[in-house]
Amino acid sequence: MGILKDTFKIDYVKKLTNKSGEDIEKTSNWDQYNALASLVREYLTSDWVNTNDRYNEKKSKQVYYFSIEFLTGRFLLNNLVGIGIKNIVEKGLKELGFDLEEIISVEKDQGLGNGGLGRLAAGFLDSMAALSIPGHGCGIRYNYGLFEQKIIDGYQVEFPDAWLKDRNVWEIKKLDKAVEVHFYGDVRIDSNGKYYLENTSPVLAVPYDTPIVGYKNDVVNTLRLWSAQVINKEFDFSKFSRGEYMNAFKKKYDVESISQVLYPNDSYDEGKILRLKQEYFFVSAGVQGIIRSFKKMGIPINKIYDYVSIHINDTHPAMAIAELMRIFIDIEDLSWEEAWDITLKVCSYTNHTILSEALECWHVGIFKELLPRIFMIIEEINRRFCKDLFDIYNKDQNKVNDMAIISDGIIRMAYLAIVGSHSVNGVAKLHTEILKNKELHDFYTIFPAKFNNKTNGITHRRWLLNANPDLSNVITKYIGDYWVKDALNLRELIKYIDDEKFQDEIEIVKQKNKDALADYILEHNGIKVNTKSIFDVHAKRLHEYKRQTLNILHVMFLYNKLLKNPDLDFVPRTFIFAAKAAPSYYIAKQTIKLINTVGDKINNDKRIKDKIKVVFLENYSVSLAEILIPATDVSEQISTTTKEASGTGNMKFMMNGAVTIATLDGANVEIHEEVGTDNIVLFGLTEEEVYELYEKHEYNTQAIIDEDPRLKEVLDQLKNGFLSEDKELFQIIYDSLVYNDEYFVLKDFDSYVKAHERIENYYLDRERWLKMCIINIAHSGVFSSDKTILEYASGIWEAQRVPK
Ligand code: F58
Repeated sequence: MGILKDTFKIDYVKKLTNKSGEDIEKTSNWDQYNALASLVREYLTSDWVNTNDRYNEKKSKQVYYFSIEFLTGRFLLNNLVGIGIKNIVEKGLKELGFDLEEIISVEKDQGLGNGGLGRLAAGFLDSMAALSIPGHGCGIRYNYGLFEQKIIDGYQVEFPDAWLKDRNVWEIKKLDKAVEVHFYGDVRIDSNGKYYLENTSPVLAVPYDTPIVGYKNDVVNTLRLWSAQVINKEFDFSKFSRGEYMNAFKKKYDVESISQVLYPNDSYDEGKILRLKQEYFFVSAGVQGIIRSFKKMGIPINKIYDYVSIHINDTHPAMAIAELMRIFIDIEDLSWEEAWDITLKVCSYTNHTILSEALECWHVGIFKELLPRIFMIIEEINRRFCKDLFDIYNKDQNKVNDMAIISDGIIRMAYLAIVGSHSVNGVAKLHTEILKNKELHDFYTIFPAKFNNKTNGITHRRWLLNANPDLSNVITKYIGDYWVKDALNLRELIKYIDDEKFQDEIEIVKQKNKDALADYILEHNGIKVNTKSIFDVHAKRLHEYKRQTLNILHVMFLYNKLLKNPDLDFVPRTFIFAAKAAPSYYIAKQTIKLINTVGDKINNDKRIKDKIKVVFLENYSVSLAEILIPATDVSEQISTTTKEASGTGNMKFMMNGAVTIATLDGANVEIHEEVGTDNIVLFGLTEEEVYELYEKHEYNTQAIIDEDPRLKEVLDQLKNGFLSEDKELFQIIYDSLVYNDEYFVLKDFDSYVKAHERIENYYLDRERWLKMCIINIAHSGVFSSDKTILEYASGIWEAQRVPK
């Protein structure tokens, strides 16, 4: 949209005065943010309405991305840039005496996700809007997002993330679009043989819509998040009158608990009935809402697949398959066969992990009680599927049991998702190959056409254009701004790889970002870091397979080396960690304590003359990533090969000119293909070697330790009082490495040390380093989520772009 600066200034002053009830000079930062965000929401509303009208008029196919997590972060900057008024607003505010950057920083992150999966969902919404694809999100409006992490005495302590405390300016509550979701009850059959439920506990699902703004294309899609409310009776007045205050509100609390808190876990929460409620809650509400708006078009329900695609992001929304079947059969009177045929065409599923602990399963007992009709439908899907398997596998009952959706009293949600979808995709080439050839090989054998790869991506608008404005300006100065519309154009930068001026400018920008991060570290951690040191960053969820332990052991080794020889010629390093651990994941939390303990020791040891610093940044979030990533020299992507499905942090760092130290895991494989061996620092076991180690059962950690005194020394230091008087403190980490090194930390240690030596050498050669950075930026365009989304749209959803 276009707006004149003076018009904006008038609008803003009026809004700020109205909202705050104060003279503008007396307003708080929050008032200023509230007024600006409200104004931007108003500005974009006509595009939002028009976009929906256009989709309706054209009867365009709509994609609904169902996800239990959307980790969107802040909206204000994105929306200002998206509607094309950032510069005008920035200037106007300045003239009024306000600073846009300051105002932007007031917004609370919408942190409704744990990590990569939730962030991917948010990025996909951004890309769908930018590409004019009619695609919307469907999820849960948690009152509390992922916990706020504080580091106290080196330990992670969790606090509630009350992100809704000060009004959420972006959302609109749509009470008229509320639907009922039914739990429990008895399944009955009427005289026509139709199933229905009686005696259920209904819950009201109320949608809140958030605009998802495209990029200068007048498109605004919708993220619809559902909130749980009691139906009718808010509380029991008679109980209240009798003084039973807690009891009077019990029902309200029980119902509202469904959308109260995001589960802070990165594997599935076994047996948690509330989680199962959350899943059915948003799936049922979402599916009902979709069918209701579809029916308004007056098209027969058995043609719905031409107009609607439902994407199942991991298994949490897999019940969408059964819910569609329920509605088609019980309400719309379709036959089982017809309903099944349509459901398959509508649904598609993405797998995000091969970790067995993350593969969602439910006990039949609790499932059946909570969702009796849905259970019946899954049972019937399973019965029919098993019958087919029985024929395919010549009555081999073991094979049938292996692949059954329900087996041994357990429902396997991934199998339901595969059987009930027309497409099953992995999130990076290697991951998809592992699914096809190993983890889901049996399913691949019978449904080869369903399996496909869609390598993840990131939105280059948030992660480069907005998070790193100085780098963006340099890029645009050399190659124009075509890269913003199509990130593949970043390749043009290669032309300037030998241009010294360009190299200088890249270096200056990186230094500026590093200086800013150093300020942040000083302010938040009280640590003064050397801004000329290598900023080596390991930022992601804390998990054993992501191997933060390998990193910190290597830091300890470098420290030992310096203690032995303080005058060693050594490129100074700042090792920066940022990671949240699941609150119940003890060893992960001890790893945070270990990193902080090592940090305290090293940072305060005068003998090593500040050559190493270790920093743990608390509360890793989208906003912190936006500061951290542009300032990174070395990106740590060091998961045990085969374990990281894709990774997306790896792509963000690359796009901001960091050099990756990596195992050949997940999308690192494709980053390697893009930049070539000279521009990524690889180490560690290959896929084949990992599988061989698992299969042969010959992995001997003691032999590795015996052969490597450096490793022996750091392992001993975990428990000999070197780090802490409490010698037991890190025993669990020691034991996991020495006696049960499931993630091959010790095996990869030597190769990791050597990889870091190579990094040091490359960094010393300034020109070589800058060329590596440039090559990484230039080749990062293939990892734009725009490319990924276009592949989903054509290969899975058959959705068209609907530009204005
Ligand atoms: C992540 N999974 C993968 N799960 O680990 C990562 O490799 C991939 O890049 C990313 O998905 C996107 O495809 C992930 O983040 C979760 O956080 C789940 C949350 C809910 C419970 C199960 C894990």
